[in-house]
Amino acid sequence: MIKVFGLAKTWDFPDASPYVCKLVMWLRLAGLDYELHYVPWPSMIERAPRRSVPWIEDADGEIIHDSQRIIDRLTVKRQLELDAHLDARQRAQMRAWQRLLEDHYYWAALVQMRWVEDHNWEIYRRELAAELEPSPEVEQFFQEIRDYLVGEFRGHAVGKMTLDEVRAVAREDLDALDEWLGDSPYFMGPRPTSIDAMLYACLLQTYATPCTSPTVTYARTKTRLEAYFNRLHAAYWAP
Ligand SMILES: N[C@@H](CCC(=O)N[C@@H](CS)C(=O)NCC(=O)O)C(=O)O
Repeated sequence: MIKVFGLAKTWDFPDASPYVCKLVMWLRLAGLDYELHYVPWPSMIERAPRRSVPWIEDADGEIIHDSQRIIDRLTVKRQLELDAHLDARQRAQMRAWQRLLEDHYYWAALVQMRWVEDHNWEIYRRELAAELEPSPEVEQFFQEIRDYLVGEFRGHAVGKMTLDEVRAVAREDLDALDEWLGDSPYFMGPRPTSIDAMLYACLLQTYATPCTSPTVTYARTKTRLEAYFNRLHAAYWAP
């Protein structure tokens, strides 16, 4: 059995981290069994091989960190066929979409919304702290995490833009994703591939939180993307 290490369950998601949601969705797409173990802050920072989630311990004891390295390694190790029908050009396209989702949309839409915007941070913080007894220490702890994440956001190119600019580039990402998807059942065509995992995770964290923002409102106008998300959700996460 593959042990996946994440941070914490929030709302109805497998994990607060989109990268953990991506990995567990990919494991489902690939048909691999897994167990999800939560290692909340601050112990995550001490235990995680690269101070971030997810990481895994494979059945043979191999430890692998970073969602994409895990996927690439397991694909080779288990000789998985999920992406086998794609040609080299399609694989290159998939890599570019992965980078857009992880290195751009994640910051411009998800981090901006829940860590930077005060009213959404309040909702997110309450969810993250749901299991904890309220205390000044807990408050201080979450304030420190927020300061850290907002610092990371400001260090990213997107975090140096004005709020209007950040929202504009998030809308551009959604436009591009929606245009590429078109009316296809999956992002790369008629069959699921690895990229559906990260797109699913990003849309999950866009459409399915109680957070409100102009980016979410705009995402709701992308009815093909939302229908795609609902299809995947029903197919892979229905009880
Ligand atoms: N490239 C990494 C990114 C993982 C990542 O940024 N995880 C976040 C949670 S969403 C994290 O653990 N952050 C902790 C930190 O930055 O210290 C992956 O795909 O696994």
